[in-house]
Amino acid sequence: SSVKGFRALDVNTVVDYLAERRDLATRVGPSGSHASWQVREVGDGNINYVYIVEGPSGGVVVKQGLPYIRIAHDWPLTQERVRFEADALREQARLCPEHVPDVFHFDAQLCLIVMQYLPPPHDVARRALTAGRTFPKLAQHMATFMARTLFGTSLFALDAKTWRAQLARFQNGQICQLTEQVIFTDPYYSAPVNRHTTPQLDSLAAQFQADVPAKVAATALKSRFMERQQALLHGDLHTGSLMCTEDTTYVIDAEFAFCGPIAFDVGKMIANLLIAYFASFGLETAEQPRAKQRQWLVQVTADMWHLFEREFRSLWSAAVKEGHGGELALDVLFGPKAPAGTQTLEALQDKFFRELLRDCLGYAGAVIIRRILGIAHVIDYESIKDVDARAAAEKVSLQVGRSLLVDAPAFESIEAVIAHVQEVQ
Ligand code: ADP
Ligand code: SR1
Ligand code: MG
Ligand code: MG
Ligand code: MG
Repeated sequence: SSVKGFRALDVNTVVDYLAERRDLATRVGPSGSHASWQVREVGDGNINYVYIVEGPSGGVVVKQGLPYIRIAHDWPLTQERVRFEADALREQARLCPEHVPDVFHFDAQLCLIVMQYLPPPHDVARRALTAGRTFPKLAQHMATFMARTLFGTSLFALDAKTWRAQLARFQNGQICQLTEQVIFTDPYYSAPVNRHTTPQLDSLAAQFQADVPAKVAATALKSRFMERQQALLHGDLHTGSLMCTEDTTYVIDAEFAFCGPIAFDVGKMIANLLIAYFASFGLETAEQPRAKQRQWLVQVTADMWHLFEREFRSLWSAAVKEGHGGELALDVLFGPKAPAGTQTLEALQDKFFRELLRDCLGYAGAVIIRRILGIAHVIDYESIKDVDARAAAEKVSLQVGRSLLVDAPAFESIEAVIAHVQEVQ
């Protein structure tokens, strides 16, 4: 059931809603101009409705959450997700303003957010990658976004009391339950919502349902997802949640935010870049070959990881050395004046990133698999018109996804992953 007093807006009522609120209306146009405003519903995600409203003074975006999901109206979903999104966007904007849209307004009754409009040439990264594009600053921008938001909400930056308050504030249980189901459970049994390219992938889908090591690995990742409250995650950090130009990158769609394992956000990003890589084989044509884009996609995956590690490590070291670290970065234990402090810090960091890469790769494997065998598919593969070519790209993806899922510790570096990807495809 919906929130009390809730009503779903449409292209007409969204204008009235904004026109009645002076501080919002003036972003779009002067008083009395609203009859001339242009509105379109542009939601292309799985869950919500998104309106762009433009007028003589500019544009805003209105995102509204209904009591069910957009792609399956018989699937109820808490509208509280909209508050989690507003709170998470504000927190991410505090830590990394250049990569997060501003939230202008949150309405708890109508379950909507009014936020900064990211106009063309901004495009959704997944859409642009599917069209063959590249973004020269993506690796650096995503490394910065992840390092600042994940470090800044972890116990390396926060004292225990603040961290516990954050945990209490982001209890996004129903949304987490959705992820637990669609990523870590459904692809490994005959869940009614699953679908795959048929008949080409029938036997592979059946194999996954009888794959003991894959089920064990997916369950271990699910356990960490549910139990490890390491930092405030974006929670749905894929290429469909990025809006980019050549020079800018914005991270949108934070409704899945919760306190979980850092590796889930980073692993999802890695997975989605690899998905674009695998799909490119099925999308290329004689007129538009994609070898250069593929080279960029693997480079960006490696660069993003290394830049992320560098930035996270430097935030951590600075916090310790300057004495403003959180509960797990105390200068009295790990600072330059503590006996063996600097050595201890470096050893801790080396261990942290070794384990983090392993967990990221496991999550990346699970995320690749879910996009082919689970409910929520992606345009990267779905845009491949020839069904056999699509199945071929999906089969290779499943092979690599499974290697990452069940054998993550075998990959000692991101370069080892890239070498494996290029060897298989
Ligand atoms: P969902 O939660 O349903 O996935 P998203 O937040 O991902 O919704 O938004 C769906 C689409 O709406 C995006 O893919 C993008 O095309 C558009 N959109 C969302 N936010 C903005 C924005 N701030 N500026 C411009 N377009 C946006
Ligand atoms: C019903 S699954 C919908 C999916 O879309 C969201 O963007 C998340 O990725 C979720 O898993
Ligand atoms: Mg989305
Ligand atoms: Mg900003
Ligand atoms: Mg969403």
